[in-house]
Amino acid sequence: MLILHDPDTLSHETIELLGSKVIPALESPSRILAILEAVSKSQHEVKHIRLHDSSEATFDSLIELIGQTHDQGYLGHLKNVFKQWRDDGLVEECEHVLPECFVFTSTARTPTQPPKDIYARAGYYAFDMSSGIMNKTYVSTMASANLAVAAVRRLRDDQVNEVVALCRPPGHHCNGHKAGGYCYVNNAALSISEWRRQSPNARVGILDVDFHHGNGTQDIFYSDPNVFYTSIHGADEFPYYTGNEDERGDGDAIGTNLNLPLETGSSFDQYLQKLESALAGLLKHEPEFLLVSLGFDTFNLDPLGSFKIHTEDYEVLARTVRTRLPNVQTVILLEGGYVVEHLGSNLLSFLKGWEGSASSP
Ligand code: SP5
Ligand code: ZN
Repeated sequence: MLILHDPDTLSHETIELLGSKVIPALESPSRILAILEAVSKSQHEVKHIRLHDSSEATFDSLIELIGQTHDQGYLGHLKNVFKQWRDDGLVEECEHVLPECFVFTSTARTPTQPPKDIYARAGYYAFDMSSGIMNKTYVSTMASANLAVAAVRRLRDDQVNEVVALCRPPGHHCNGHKAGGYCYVNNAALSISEWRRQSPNARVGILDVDFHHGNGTQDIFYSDPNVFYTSIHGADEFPYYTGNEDERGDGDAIGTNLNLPLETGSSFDQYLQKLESALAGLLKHEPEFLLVSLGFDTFNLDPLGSFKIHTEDYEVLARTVRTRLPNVQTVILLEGGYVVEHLGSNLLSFLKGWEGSASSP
């Protein structure tokens, strides 16, 4: 399997508020290093890509692509807020921008403009406190986004059926307007925008198997009848306000959003029952392109998850997906998963199941 990595994804390293404690974010560079270590000892091919070293035209086309699904004011904030805070003496070079006050509902007024105060703006462009911004956040976010685009280019150029992108930061909680849940740019949306440059009317499927509901991805495609989004996630878990079964899409797109919340503490057998429903929905949509948002926070030891899923189960999960959707060109993007010591073996297990299934270019 071809696996893409950009060393600049390792530069972002921030803090979060978890429970009542401010701690180093669980979403850390060591996650990717652990995966690289494991895959380097396998037969998989790891290709290093450097957005940093590419031409201005490549960077401009990436920005243009991100702009299709992300707000310009938000992107400007991501790029500039750290320096602005720094210039105003609000943070030291080694510190982090974290929100103070979030947008809240009010009967009197819904804000449509970011607050003038740059300190307050951090809360306008985020929905939680696990999306700190430090001096390298923008560099890593762009490198991560570029991997999602590069994966699609590889699918087309190399005539392969699947590519894995080791995206970091992850993307599925970002809706194009706000950062949250360690996500700053929606990488899945970028892969899909890139696919659509050549096939504008393509039918696309998204299978989100991170432990958390991909509220951002759901939001971006909620009214898009060509994109079928389905997610299996912990019921009543983060991000708390989305992921219910009654969120089914909007307008022409009703029926193209399928949420499958699963009780906390569920076993892999229970998980597989939900997976069957997800796959039935995807098959009915007949996608020509499949995007898998792959999170390993479904792992039984994960501090942010609560499913009873083990390393060998990821092989079955991948085989089940690939057997039901053989030959559909697929990009697999890394989302969450926080037990660093098990990430490598969990990914290898997944890849074994995927590659052992029917699939030919
Ligand atoms: C990409 C991704 O996996 N983001 C997840 C971010 C979750 N951050 C907030 C977690 C709050 C956890 N609260 C305790 C739940 C223990 N079951
Ligand atoms: Zn997650």
